[in-house]
Amino acid sequence: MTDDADTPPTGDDTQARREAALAVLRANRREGYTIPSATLYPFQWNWDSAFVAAGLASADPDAAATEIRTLLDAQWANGMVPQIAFWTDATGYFPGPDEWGAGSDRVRTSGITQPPMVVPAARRVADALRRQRGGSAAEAFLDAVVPALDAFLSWWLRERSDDGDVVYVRHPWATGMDDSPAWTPVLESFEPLDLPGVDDLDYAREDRKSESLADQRPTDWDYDRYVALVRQGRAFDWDEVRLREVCPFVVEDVLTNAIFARACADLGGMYDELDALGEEGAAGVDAADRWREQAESTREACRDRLWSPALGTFVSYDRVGERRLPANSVAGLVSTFGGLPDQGQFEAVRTNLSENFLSYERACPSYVGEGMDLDRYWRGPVWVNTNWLLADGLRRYGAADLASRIERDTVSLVEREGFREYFSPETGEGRGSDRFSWTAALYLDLTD
Ligand code: 2M8
Repeated sequence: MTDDADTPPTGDDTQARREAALAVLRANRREGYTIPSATLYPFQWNWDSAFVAAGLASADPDAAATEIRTLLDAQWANGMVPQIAFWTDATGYFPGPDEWGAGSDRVRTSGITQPPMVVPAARRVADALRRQRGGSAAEAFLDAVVPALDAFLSWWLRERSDDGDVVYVRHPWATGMDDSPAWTPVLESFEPLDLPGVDDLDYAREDRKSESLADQRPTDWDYDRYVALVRQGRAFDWDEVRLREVCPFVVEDVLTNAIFARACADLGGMYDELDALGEEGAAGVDAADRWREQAESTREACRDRLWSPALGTFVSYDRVGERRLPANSVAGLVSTFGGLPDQGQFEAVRTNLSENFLSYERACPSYVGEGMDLDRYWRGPVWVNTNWLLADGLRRYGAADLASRIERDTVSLVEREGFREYFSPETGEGRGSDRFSWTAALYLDLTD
């Protein structure tokens, strides 16, 4: 085994590449968590840590368990698990902790969240611990994390849902697919300096570290709106009741809802597991049933509100403008991960995937349609995390052939280009940051 994070991940030997992936993760590891990338993202990110834990679960279940426990240490008193936890005072990222003005009593954080991927990730980690370390290790982990995961999903329902079924976010960064063309109509609906609470738009971007990155990252027009939404949130003390009156971004994001539905079902599964291990008794059985029912009612509400017959996919919903946001993005296909499509909808999703996404050389572009940009961030490039979610979802629906195609393409992109942040769906070239943590971690899972 090597400690050299520069070990080239290309070559013929899967074992050597797996060791290179582990070396990337070791190099990006800090005290109990893994930063997404040393060049671009020097703090703990919420769903990045979840993907790291999910990918690492079999290879190193103890490190995966620690990753999740550290993330949950940043949880707010109201249950929200923040998008970023600023455990150190690293520099080189904007917006940093002062700009957000938020946090728990333990750590300064951003003021928004990200999709609750930590729940499905925790379930995978518990399974791996049970297989490799025995029932008591799994039980100790579940005991430690289940109350926090329950509080997180309860927070979504209490503070980020109008109907108790479909959840909403209030910033493009909370979706994880920050720069998706789906958000453009909402971002066009306001002028940053007109937002209540926003007095100025002076700031310096830190994300365009090179000329090529400058072309791949979001435009200044987008960034002005991202920053204005942060400044408004801070001006209103991140208080949902007050923000609800003034914030123009209230979006029921399909990806977040797919992951939320899966998270509810997986939390139910974890209560079952605790019950089987003799821990929870009748209370655990009730909680298991309650979360499974929640998963089902979220799915049903999404089938109704987020389905676009015209596109043959699920889309997001703008609650302020009261309209669907018709974008054909990989998020709509990842609806399968949460079990959102009914059988008829799944047939349409499968056709959409085959006709519009698999026509590219490398599956699966993050977005197709007007405004697609093969190189720009979430506007076209292939991402390993969404491919991994999609392959899982396709298998749930019995589409093993399509899942294998997505997995094969993903592995071959990484083997050709290294652990890049994203890839061109046309040429396969690696883009964004190098030595990107979730790419390395999910490669481990895909080659297990
Ligand atoms: C990207 O987002 C951050 C803000 O959260 C950024 O661009 O500054 C996204 O790809 C997001 O999904 C990811 O969690 C984050 C860290 O990898 O980077």
